[in-house]
Amino acid sequence: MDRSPDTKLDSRNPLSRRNFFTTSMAGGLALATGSAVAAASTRTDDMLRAVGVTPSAVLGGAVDVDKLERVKVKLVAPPHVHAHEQATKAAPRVIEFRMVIEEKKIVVDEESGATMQAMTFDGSMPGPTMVVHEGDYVELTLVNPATNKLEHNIDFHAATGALGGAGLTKVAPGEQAILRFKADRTGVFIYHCAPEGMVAWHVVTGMSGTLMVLPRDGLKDTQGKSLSYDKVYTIGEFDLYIPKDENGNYKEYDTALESYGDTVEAMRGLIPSHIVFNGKVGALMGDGAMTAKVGESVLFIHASANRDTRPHLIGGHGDWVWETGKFDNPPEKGLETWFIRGGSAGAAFYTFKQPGVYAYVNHNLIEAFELGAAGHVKVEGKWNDDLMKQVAAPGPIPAK
Ligand SMILES: [Cu+2]
Repeated sequence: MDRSPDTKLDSRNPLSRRNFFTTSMAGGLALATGSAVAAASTRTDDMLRAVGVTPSAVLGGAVDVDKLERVKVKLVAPPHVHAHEQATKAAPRVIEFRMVIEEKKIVVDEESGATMQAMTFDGSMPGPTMVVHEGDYVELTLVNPATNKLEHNIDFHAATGALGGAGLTKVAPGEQAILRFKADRTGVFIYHCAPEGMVAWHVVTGMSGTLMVLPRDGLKDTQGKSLSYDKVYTIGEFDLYIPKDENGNYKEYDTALESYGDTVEAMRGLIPSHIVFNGKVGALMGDGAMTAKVGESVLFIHASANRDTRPHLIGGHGDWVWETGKFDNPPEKGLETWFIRGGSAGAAFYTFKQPGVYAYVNHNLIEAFELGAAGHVKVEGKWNDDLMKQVAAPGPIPAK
């Protein structure tokens, strides 16, 4: 029988976090009875029919998940994304992922030497981007090795039920859990750690990432024309709150737990010490820069689990932008800057037309250039004079 505590709660009253926590703490995870599930789904079906929708069209009907094909995907560290089909002819599958939580000290800024006792999914900030197609099942094994000190879990914004999975994946050091959910809507979605009472701290200390659920027939523009990308990069923006000592120097800690009190105090001031892409000032510059060639189309996934941001590609644009990141909505065309709400991910599709080094920034320029939220895209190719030409190089102003 499925463990479905949320179904039981939903049948009593609208989802109540407090209620959920009380239930799960008092008696472990409640088991919904078969009849409770049936009653709940009959009610949902009636509601759908009342608005003229065939329930199976929305819910996909009953699927025997055990009979579906299974695919194991090996995740890769951002900004890269594991190989995937953009459009697929395959029937819905179970896509298996495995992530190991790693608590570790990282250098946030080489220049100032600021460090942080980070908590990470799979060792990277953000955690790896996972890609599936609508109707597939995401099956994640979440591992919390005994070498860690803290309990963690995972809340998938793409998932339905049980706090996005956080209620079913609480793993203490030395434990692992397996969560499966149906990817029933398309888009790029945040996932993040959400341990009771410590959610904000775990999120601003590294624990978030992105799941991309592609439409089975791939991305489309507003005319229904396929948009196929040559490359995809994933950018995770983090606001960090690294405590300083009385002399204004960044403090160092031996463990994440040791940093907790000072960090929460800094967090409550709501003034980040750093705002960075992918865990570190300059992570996406130099050897870490993103690359492309003139004529290539790149999909930039930009996620921010906590704070609002506004990506901008200096010298380029967003040809097609799903600002809210949800592919069932038409993309916006030809944007200069786009807005990513804290707690969401967006996606921008751009075909490069000129070579050069493009700065990809948060266009709150203080956050970009003073606090760290900037990266580079190095683009090779032939310059197009028609698009831009230096008619006269800088020189003295001629006398009249
Ligand atoms: Cu955590």
